[in-house]
Amino acid sequence: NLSLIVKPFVRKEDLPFCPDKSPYVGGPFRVLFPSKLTMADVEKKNPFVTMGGHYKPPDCESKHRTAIIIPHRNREVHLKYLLYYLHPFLQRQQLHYAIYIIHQAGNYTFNRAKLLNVGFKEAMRDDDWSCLFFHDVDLIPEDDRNLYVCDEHPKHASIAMDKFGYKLPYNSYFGGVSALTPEQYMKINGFPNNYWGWGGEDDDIAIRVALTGMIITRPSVQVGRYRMIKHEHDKGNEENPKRFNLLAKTRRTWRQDGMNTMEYTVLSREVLPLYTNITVDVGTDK
Ligand code: UD2
Ligand code: MN
Repeated sequence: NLSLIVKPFVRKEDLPFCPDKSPYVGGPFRVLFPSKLTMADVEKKNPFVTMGGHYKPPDCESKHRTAIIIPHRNREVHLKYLLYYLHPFLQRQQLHYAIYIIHQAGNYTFNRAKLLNVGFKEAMRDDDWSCLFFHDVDLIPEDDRNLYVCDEHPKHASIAMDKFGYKLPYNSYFGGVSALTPEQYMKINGFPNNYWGWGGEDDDIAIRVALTGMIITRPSVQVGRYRMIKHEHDKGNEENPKRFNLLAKTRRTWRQDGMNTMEYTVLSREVLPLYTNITVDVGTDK
């Protein structure tokens, strides 16, 4: 019987689109940090995630292809909790997604925005993503209705965080978790490469968005809620004293600093059970 043989191969094409509203999306959920949780536990709880941290709904074709880009160094405990919550959260939204960790090699001053540029490039090399989520490793969403899909304009998702009393700290704030389509990302020439250390890079991105005639969209404060895992300032990510000078010049520099000028070296690409780990040499501030 030929149909028996052919069926498994045609099944994929036959899948209907997923519904506009996933039936698995609930509302708020409680975020706790169980101290005994291990990465092996997280793997066991996510049997449908395939190597490299990829997932597609088994029974329908998602309309959304979202890549999660996470800048990282020396925050393994945060990463474990983030994956523990994020994988099931994204699956409940019936997304086609993958998680990329962009790990800065060495001990030189951290560069969050440049790592995100690297993540964009490396993720787009992997698949035809329709939306990219740029995501701090220590931020856990607390509501299912915070959909990890892109909007017509760049989106700021982490609008209400516990560390700011669940309020936006200031109007143009763009830090934490943000989402852009590849077209929106290229329109602003990506993110700046020259912010070394803590601070400023998120405001630079917000300026780029405004300069290119776009606006920032946001979920409601009920939905865009996050817990930030408590932490100290990291060694190697000291406050960047140059950030005010840089921000004053963004209007003149954004076209000469971004995706079109980025240089980096990928040192390794590890396809792990829950994520793809890309270790990169982003250079130094000369
Ligand atoms: C705020 C913003 C963040 C960024 C930063 C200024 C929030 C919730 N987030 O974060 O988006 O704009 O200010 O640069 O307000 N990281 C590492 N290892 C390091 C240092 C940083 O993995 O050694 C990564 C990690 O993903 C972390 C992110 O960079 O979540 C931001 O660094 P942070 O958490 O130390 O800074 P924070 O919480 O003030
Ligand atoms: Mn943080």
